[in-house]
Amino acid sequence: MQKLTENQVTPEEIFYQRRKIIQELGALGAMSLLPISSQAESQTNRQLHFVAQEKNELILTPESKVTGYNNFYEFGVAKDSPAKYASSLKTEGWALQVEGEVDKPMTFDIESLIKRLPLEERIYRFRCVEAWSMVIPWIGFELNKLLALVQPNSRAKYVAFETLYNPEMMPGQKNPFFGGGLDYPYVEGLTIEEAMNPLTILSVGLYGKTLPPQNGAPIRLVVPWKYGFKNIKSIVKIKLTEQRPLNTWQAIAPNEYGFYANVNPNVAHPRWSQASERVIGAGGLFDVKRQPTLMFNGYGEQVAHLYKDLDLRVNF
Ligand SMILES: Nc1nc2c(c(=O)[nH]1)N[C@H]1C(S)=C(S)[C@@H](COP(=O)(O)O)O[C@H]1N2
Ligand SMILES: [Mo]
Repeated sequence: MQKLTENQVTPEEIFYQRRKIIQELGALGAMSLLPISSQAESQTNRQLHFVAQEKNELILTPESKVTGYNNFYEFGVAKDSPAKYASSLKTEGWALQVEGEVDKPMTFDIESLIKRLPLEERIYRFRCVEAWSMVIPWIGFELNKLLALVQPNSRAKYVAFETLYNPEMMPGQKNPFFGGGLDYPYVEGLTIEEAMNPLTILSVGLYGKTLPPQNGAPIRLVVPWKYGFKNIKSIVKIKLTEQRPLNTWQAIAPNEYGFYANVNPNVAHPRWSQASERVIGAGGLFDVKRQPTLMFNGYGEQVAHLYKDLDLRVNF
């Protein structure tokens, strides 16, 4: 398995240092993940910022932006709606069902899953199709580690994901106006090769704490080379399939949102350019710092081989 290099993630010493802290906390039991001792956290955060600036590397988006500027249409379409309303999401006793083309279908409860699979921190660029971006310190595990437990069979060509459907907890599912008129439950999909890639993680936390509900508690997908909408939140079901699954945004506007949704500065959205992005939380007047968008969001070395035979203009 390939090793993450410095410019994809973060300087290695820091990466492993934080990982060690997380493992130590993990050893105290699942609940100790929340929250990491504030002392350890501020210490490592300070080092992260320091090294990032010194080496001109990834600078973390402030936590208040990561948890305050969101897309989660089940809780409304405004960027501040999820932070306002997602506290109605109850995640105790959450079950994650993994089924379909696998030898060992299983249902996991999140706490025992966290104990079973060691957690690590991954600092990734995040690029929304709406042309804004962040850098987020996720906590999670590689999706391929979970798939290894259920053992995909030879017919498993795709991996389909589904968000919780519960209109009582999710007002956007009850009221189409509030929920942006999407078809719920929200669904997404990856090819099996994309799902197995070591960059693809299931995240259960960020900034050293369990995921806040607005970021997709208790478990969500993070695929850093793809547009944000692929990163489905609050997952209850993962199904391995032979046929390519539908994804919510492609279903609603197939000419605007594709299945692949790889970050690509050279293929414009029909209504706006994807060549650059607004950096959320970068400061400055009206928060309008822009930077060029990178092919595959900067992760081409790790994933470009997956698409060598594809015309990315057609398969957007
Ligand atoms: N269930 C669900 N998952 C979702 C969405 C959503 O509306 N519902 N929005 C997507 C979009 S468009 C983006 S940009 C990211 C935002 O993730 P964040 O709020 O944690 O930054 O979540 C994605 N996952
Ligand atoms: Mo998005």
